[in-house]
Amino acid sequence: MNVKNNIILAMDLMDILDSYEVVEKIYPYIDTLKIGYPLTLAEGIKSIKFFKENFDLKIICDYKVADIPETNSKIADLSFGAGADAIISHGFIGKDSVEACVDIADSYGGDVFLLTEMSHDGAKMFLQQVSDDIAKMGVEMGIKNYVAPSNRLDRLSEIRNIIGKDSFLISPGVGTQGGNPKDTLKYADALIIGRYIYEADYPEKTITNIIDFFDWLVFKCFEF
Ligand code: FNU
Repeated sequence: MNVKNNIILAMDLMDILDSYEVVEKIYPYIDTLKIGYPLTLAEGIKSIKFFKENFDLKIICDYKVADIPETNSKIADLSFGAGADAIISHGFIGKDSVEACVDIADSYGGDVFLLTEMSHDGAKMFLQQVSDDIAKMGVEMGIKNYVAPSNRLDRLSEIRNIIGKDSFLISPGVGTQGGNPKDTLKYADALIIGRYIYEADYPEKTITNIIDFFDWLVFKCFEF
């Protein structure tokens, strides 16, 4: 997947028109949008179609799919059927359940991003202990797209080592969760940024500052 300016907007506002307003402001700078449960549960799966019809955007569905294979197939089928270009699947669920997502994605020509480790503190309790193994499983399965945290660079770099330089790695936790755009891009191919942009008073200025500087220290000085 190519991501314009290496930035994926995480749209977790829960009102479709509020979301539209933000996307419209920064549309010249992005071509990839991530939507998850907040917007989908608030406004429905038609949110995917809404963005596809109004903008030329790739949509990643962040449903962190984590069920038995049969249920994962249904979730993936609904997502791709609604227009998604990619879905994020948890990795801890194991090979058969991830494979169910991959099979459906393949049938649509879509992508699966394998979630290895998460960015919140609680991820250290359980997930971190198996995240290397999740990444190794993904490599064995031939998966090319991964998710790993920007606010734990040691972990991000280790996941990059495991998945290899040719895999595509996207990284949440930039900005509000403390991750630094420039450092993150040493290991990741694209940044996932949500609140730092959609809650900004001037989202367009915020995103252009990120693009222009990609440097957290400078970036902070220009915070709006
Ligand atoms: P922002 N997200 C995350 N950490 O934050 N998908 C993960 O480990 C992960 C994610 C999502 O903090 C989160 O749900 F796997 O406002 C949200 O949609 O920049 C976005 O990434 C981060 O949002």
